[in-house]
Amino acid sequence: MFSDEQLDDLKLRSIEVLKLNRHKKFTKPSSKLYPHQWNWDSAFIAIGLSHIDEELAQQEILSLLSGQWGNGMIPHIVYSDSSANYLPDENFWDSKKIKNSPKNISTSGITQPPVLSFAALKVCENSKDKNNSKKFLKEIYPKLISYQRFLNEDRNLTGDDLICVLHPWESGLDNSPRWDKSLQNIQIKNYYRVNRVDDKFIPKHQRPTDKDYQLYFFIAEKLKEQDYKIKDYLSLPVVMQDVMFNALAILSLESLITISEFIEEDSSQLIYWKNKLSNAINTKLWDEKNKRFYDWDVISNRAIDNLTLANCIPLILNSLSQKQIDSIVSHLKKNGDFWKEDGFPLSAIPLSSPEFNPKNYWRGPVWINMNWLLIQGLEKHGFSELVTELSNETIRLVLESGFYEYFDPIIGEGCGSDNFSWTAALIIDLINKHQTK
Ligand code: 9WN
Repeated sequence: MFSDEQLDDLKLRSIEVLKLNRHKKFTKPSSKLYPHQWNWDSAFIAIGLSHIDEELAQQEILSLLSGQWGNGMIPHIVYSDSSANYLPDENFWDSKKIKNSPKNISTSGITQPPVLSFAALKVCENSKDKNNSKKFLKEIYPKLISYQRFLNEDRNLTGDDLICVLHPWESGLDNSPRWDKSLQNIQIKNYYRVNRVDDKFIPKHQRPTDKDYQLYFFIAEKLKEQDYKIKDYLSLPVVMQDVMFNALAILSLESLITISEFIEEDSSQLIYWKNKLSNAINTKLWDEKNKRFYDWDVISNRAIDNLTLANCIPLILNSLSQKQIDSIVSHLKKNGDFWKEDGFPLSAIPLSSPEFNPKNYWRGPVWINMNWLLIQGLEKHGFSELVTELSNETIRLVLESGFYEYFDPIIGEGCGSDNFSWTAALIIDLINKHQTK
């Protein structure tokens, strides 16, 4: 399908994108639109960097951890440059005022999907110097555990062991239709007008709406009123048991258990959290009748019925039944919900759903990190043909369209920011796999 020259060239160009976005000791998601450090972006970026330069990969992780709060929370944004043009800016969150937050650096007050521990394990697996990576893992291990504690305990708000997400930004899939019904009921009458800067860089029809932005700021204000430490979760505008977020937290626990064996640490607490969370996701978020995973809206106490690609992310877990695996895979195959025969896989929501919009952010386009996560899941469960097909199609898309943030799944056109870091980083990982086969 591709020549070696094509792949070598694409890899070199990916490395150039990461170099372009490098800033101090981390990599910006993109230099204009996202001029700070983001949580799950840096996890994906570290995986790509680990194939090129292990030290840079480790720095990426350490830089993100420098923003960690005393309660273990790793923020979704670590601000790096107060003159950068991004909203909300650091003054909005006012993080330095919060007890136990870092005082030398500004951060947001919310987190993002927990991919970091999995990334730390991948960086170590790709390392040529196992002594060095062991030393690195020993150094960061207590911080990763403290983050996990924050997720499994502080964010177990309802007491049923599932982790709660409190803001669409925390889900990483900001304007996904899975949030629509829950956001619909929020009253923001007379609320201030939000000035946005994102639409100065990207055409408005590819981004969230003004109403979405008002809601995002409003919800964040409500969290700030409680100093981001939740005393009364039922008073919050939105609380979601997000199945992708919870699956990634189990993946983190699986990764931490492997790390703990490697660095000879006791893993009993991790196993305890993992069993509890796995049990909860398999009971409350799995529906046996419809054979699929759901998200749960805690405020209205009901399952959210939108099927999105995020509901397939549990495929990344070890402990799934054959029935669960087969049902997820049936959605992912060509001519399934997310892949039209002559189009580009995988769209963020089903191509047939009423909300589908091929160019609007998390409401239709293909995202390379989602494809990459699902490729890991397919590989884990032995679907090698589909792994090859999806990996090739993902590489082809970037080869033909460029290093965009997301892509129209019908015509393949790049959307959002160009020179986007996780697109470049994960393409490096896919090319490496392709070349070592
Ligand atoms: C808000 C950086 C981030 C990603 C998110 C993506 C987008 C931010 C924004 O960009 O969100 O966090 O300003 O739109 O939705 O997944 O981490 O790339």
